[in-house]
This record gives sequence, C-alpha cells and structure tokens, in this order.
Amino acid sequence: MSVERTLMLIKPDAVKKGVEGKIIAHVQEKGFKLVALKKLKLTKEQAGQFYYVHRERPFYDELCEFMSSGPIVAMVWEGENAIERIREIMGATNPEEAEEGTLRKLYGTNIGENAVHGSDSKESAEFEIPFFFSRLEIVE
Ligand code: DAT
Ligand code: MG
Repeated sequence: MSVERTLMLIKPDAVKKGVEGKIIAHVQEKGFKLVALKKLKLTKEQAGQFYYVHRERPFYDELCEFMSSGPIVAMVWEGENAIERIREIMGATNPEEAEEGTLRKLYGTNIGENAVHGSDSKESAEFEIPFFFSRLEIVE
C-alpha cells in the first residue's frame, strides 16, 4: 500500500447532466483528497493526444469526437492505492456491466459515454496528470 495520485476526468456527458458535484462528493466520501481541479474544453486534437494509446482502436475517432464535444472536469485525487481504488469506484467501462453504486452505473449512458475516466496504472497516471496540470496547480 502506498499513497498515490491519479487523474480523473468527468466526461462531457456527465457535465451536460450537471452531476459534477455529485461525482466529486462521491469520491471525497470514499476518503480521497482532491489536490487539483479544473474545468476545460479539449480540442479534438488534444483529446487525440490524451488517448494516444488507443490510436489504433476502431472507436478512437468517435472517442476523440466525444471527448471534445463539450466541457470536462479534470481532477487529481490522492490517497492510499488511489489508482486501483478509483478504478473500482468508477466501475466497468460499459455502464451496463458496471456494479451497482459505481459512478459509471450511476451516471454513465453507454460504453462510449461513460461519465468518467481514471488512470489505469502508475505509468498512465504519470502521463495523464502532467497532461492537465502543472506542478503549481497541484496542492501539496
Ligand atoms: P476505460 O475508460 O475503462 O479505461 P478503455 O481504456 O478501454 O476503457 O477505453 C477508453 C475509452 O474509450 C472508454 O472509456 C470509452 C471508449 N471506448 C472503449 N471501448 C469502446 C467501444 N467498444 N466502443 C466505443 N467506445 C469505447
Ligand atoms: Mg483506459
């Protein structure tokens, strides 16, 4: 066990639904500490850079289109085993398969519009956190 930081995004579908506050409260209630937060809108090109690992996937273009379709909320959360535990709190990629009480079950629409993103490994967190936040924007 170690204290980790992970990047989370509230995707355009969840921002459109107006559930940003509920999602933030949900993660806070699980005991994590919010150390960075901003609302922004990605260009399609920026979305493509963020999801570069998926560039060969058939859904890549649709994913980049969706992720640049409206504002998102980017956050850094800190806590014990934050990377793995926040993935658990989010639930499965497809909201229909996500467990009851998970963020994707509660707020997701379909496999593409699934409300939230969370880093899936230490390596991805190390790429994704500085993608959105400078050192000065992360509160120690
Ligand atoms: P996750 O977001 O659970 O880490 P992933 O990394 O496999 O899932 O995929 C990234 C995002 O791409 C996912 O949140 C939604 C979209 N996506 C994945 N599989 C898809 C599919 N079969 N059809 C449409 N969009 C998909
Ligand atoms: Mg992923």
